[in-house]
Amino acid sequence: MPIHRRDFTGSLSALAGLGVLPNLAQSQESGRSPLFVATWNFGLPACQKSLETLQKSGSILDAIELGIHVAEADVRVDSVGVGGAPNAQGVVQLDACFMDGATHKAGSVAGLEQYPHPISVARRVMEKTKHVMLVGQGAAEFARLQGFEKQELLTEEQRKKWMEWKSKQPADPAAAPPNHDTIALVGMDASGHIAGGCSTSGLAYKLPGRVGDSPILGGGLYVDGEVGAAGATGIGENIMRYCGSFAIVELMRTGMDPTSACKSVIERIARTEKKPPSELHINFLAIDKQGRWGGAGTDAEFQIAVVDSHSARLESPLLVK
Ligand code: SD4
Repeated sequence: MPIHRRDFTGSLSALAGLGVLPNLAQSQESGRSPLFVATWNFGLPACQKSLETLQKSGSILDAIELGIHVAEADVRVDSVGVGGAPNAQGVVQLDACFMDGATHKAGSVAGLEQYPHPISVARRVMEKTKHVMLVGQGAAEFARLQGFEKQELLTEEQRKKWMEWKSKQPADPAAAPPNHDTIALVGMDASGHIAGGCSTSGLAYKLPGRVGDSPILGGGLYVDGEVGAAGATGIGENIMRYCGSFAIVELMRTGMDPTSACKSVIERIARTEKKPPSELHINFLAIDKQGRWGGAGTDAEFQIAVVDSHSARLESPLLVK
């Protein structure tokens, strides 16, 4: 049975050092330890895998990729990889991007069908091609040629939910938007090498071919080796029109701390949209080169996972009202 993010914490309670701290108003320092930060509570086992991978391989790029694999492979995470929500035609189309702060290289895939680890395909686009982004059939063909294994991504549970949704169309336009969760995971090793990745099945029941913010560099993720990294989750349309993650990194470049930068971008978006933040469903996290991390969001249930060599925990970032 899929576990929605709100129900996920219980299944994580066995993890050492897990704690949920209320309303984090300030960005926190982690010191000069490796640091991994990810969206939502399912980001916690992902970040732990990242730390473990870094300790074994010494590669921050492997750490980001294999950390995100954890969420992509978990059928209980109903918005990423296998078990992700399908589009309006019942097809799971995945989006992901990967970025290395040291080289400013990046790779991205959108609308990828039948491959369970879009983050790995995105990294391969970065490492094996002259391009940055591949979409749809071209992305799938590239994944095949690179030797990735195909897999059916639509679970029976998701198929049933989709059928139910379909039977109620046309939907009440005033109804709550479908669930929206994505993993954005950013990290830094002890030498200050920063990288990040973002992976999602996108908004449930999206129009076929719809691409959200998650695979868009500067939208759902941005990494700059001189400054830091930021990632996003929420309604992509409200993030990508403002280059949300890019805007956060640019504010941090001016010296702003991660939480203040996330908050400032949300406030800017709310001002321009002339809407209360609570109607936007946009949530951000960020780390900076000094080893500070932070986040802010408009959804009260938004959590971020923070893992360094001293602790692994969930935090409730600043709620922007
Ligand atoms: C999207 N931003 O496709 C993604 C969905 C999401 O948290 O984040 N959900 O718009």
